[in-house]
Amino acid sequence: MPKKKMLEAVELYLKSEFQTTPAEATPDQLHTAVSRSLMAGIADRWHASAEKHQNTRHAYYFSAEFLMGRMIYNNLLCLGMTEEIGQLLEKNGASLDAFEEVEDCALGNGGLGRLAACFLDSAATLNLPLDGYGIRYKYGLFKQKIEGGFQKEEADDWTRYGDPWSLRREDEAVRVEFADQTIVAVPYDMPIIGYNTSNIGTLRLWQAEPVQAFDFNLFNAQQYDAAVAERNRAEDISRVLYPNDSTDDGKILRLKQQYFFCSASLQDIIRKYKKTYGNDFSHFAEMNAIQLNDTHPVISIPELIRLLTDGEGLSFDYALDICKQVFSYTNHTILAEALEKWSQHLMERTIPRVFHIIVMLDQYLGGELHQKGITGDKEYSMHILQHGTVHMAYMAIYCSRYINGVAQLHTEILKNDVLRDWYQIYPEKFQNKTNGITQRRWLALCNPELSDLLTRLLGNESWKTDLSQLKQLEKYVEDEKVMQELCEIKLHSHQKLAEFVQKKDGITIDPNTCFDVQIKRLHEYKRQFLNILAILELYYEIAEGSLTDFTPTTFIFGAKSAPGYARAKGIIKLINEVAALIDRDDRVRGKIKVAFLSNYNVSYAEKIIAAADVSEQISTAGKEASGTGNMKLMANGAVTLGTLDGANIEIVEEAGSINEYIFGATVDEIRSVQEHYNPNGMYHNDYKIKRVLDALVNGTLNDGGSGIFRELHDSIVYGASWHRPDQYFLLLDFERYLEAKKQVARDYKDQLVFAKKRWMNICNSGKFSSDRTIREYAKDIWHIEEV
Ligand code: Z16
Repeated sequence: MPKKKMLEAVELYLKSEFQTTPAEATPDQLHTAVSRSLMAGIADRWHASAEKHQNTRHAYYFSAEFLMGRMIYNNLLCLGMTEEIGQLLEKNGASLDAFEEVEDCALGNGGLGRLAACFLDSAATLNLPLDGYGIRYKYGLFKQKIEGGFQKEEADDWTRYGDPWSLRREDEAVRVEFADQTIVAVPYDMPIIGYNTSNIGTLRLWQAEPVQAFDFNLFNAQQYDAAVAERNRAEDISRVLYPNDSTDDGKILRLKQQYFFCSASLQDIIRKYKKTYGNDFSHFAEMNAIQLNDTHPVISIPELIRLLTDGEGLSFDYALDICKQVFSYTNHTILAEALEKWSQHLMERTIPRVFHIIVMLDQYLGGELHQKGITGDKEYSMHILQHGTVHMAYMAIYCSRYINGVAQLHTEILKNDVLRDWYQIYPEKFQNKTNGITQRRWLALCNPELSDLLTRLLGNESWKTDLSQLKQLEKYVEDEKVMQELCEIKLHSHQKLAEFVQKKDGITIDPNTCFDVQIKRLHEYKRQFLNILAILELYYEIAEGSLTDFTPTTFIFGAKSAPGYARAKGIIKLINEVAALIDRDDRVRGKIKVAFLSNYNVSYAEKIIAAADVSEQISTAGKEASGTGNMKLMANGAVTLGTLDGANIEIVEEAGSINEYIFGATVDEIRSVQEHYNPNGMYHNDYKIKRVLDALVNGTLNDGGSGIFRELHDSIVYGASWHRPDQYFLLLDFERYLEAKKQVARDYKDQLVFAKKRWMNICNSGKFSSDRTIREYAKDIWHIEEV
């Protein structure tokens, strides 16, 4: 549909649906009208794309999380309609800013969910036949409030003002059966609009509903409660996103969620396949590839076998053979607490037939291990079923075509350490696919001024679909006028962020300071604790006068903690207490400031990332599989202050080590000190370490009587136990980290020197486009081609 028609449609929609005009409409009505009109405008293209995907070899991304963020601005960008809609609104006394009130679609926790969203964006833009399957949670990731320095959670009712970017497809609903209930899965489709192309992908999210809308027999018998109880039990399944990032809590409802969306998606795929091929399954593996995003959708493997055997009459061997060709599995972490394991008992009670298939798979695996000469303890340790526990990752590896890690270092650790025994028997299955981010949202959309500079210097917009084009701009590093302009753009983004933070969080930050940001989920391995301890030390040194000329810096934090993760919540409180301590002290006013921004989400990220100068990526070496915030910040001209972990290593490789601040123990160093690491000794022998840790327990900092600061103090000084000191090695890196922070502050003073570092980061961020990542998946794993 031409742009002009879509604009007319907006006015018509406002009139027919709301009896209003662009000038009179509320932001919410405008949002619905614009979105629905654009949906109508793309309907034909969307339908045509879906057909094309279906008629060629295609791939599906199965994920329990899709962190889409706010969709309106991105869709306007991809359709090239931002200006037109902006003008329409302005003509009527409104503006695009009205959409700042629109809720994020936060159906994900953090990196893994956002990666899924970036991948769909890239595949759509590259005209690749990839579609997503997931869960339409009624409540997405909780909203965070800060009260008295503590995190409080509130429900995220993201569809309260409607969901105009989804289409309910009741005609394609399917049934999903559990031992104790049968429910209906209703699909909601979202268009994934490619940038500057006619291709549109589909994200199909399933909503759980009761088979019978309402039990009138119970209702008539005046048993109102019983009548609604069954409905609630069905709807419970897609009610809420589990708020754990990188941890697994093994709850039965979570297993039901996983099975629910996997079964519905596989039934959908089989139904579509049969439209063309009928009961001949000999082309199934040739037409379909399925990517399992972490272990969350791995229950798909026995479920596909069940559907193909019980449902379609294939033999077990044939069905297993199809699985081994169709599925591939991405691992996103080596943390043991994130590798899902289900109790046999629980699984047997919930999905007995699927469990039985897992038992059979385990027997087949045993046979294969024997054939390869693996027996005894080693064999047992590789079984899917061990001591009444189902190991999802092992089932994934046994039944998948490919297994991949998400950064070079991570994949090496998988091959040589965590999954060593598996790599030895299936070396050909293992691959690396370094993560990426979409430059459409994370540069073009979030940083229009920098984008305009890049486009102007390049003479075209090619970087929006080929980020490696930015490499050509490296030469401007010697052009002082360009460097000056870069500084002005950053300063302006500081001002915009400062304004927003003032309005949103009531915190005053000075745009003329260095913005040092750590934005990511709160987790011990990410070491926000190390950051705040180093900041506390800087504060002491500035206050006592031993650190003079420190460049005025604002340390910005954004982080949600899992609601049940006590230490992580304690660290949030600690950051807020250090912020308050610094705010009270006149001696350091204007020199150092801590700002904890509440409810960090995709929309907040877009604003913070554009304004960042320093990107804190300080995880314990070996623990962060990749990181993706590091890539977004790099592309927006922040320098990395980080450890040699995850994708940081590749960032340094691309941008050059003189343009980043790398410090701390490497994986090898940690391995070699492991045995004799003695944080208690360091605490007693290093006055700085003692001073900052003592502040947690001597009355300097107040944890509101919760005792959590004592617990945090002890977690470092004594570790989990006397024998197992702090497994994240905070004190091992403390001194080197502090020095690195001071070096950043010194370098920042020379704005030209710092601008050059920024520029080298921007120009060398090409590798970290998810376009590159998706091309690699398409070629090496899915074997799919452009439509
Ligand atoms: C998650 O966000 C990640 C891993 C995981 O097992 C579970 C969740 Cl919810 C993250 C990794 O921690 C991060 O390093 C990585 O960049 C991201 O997944 C995407 O691969």
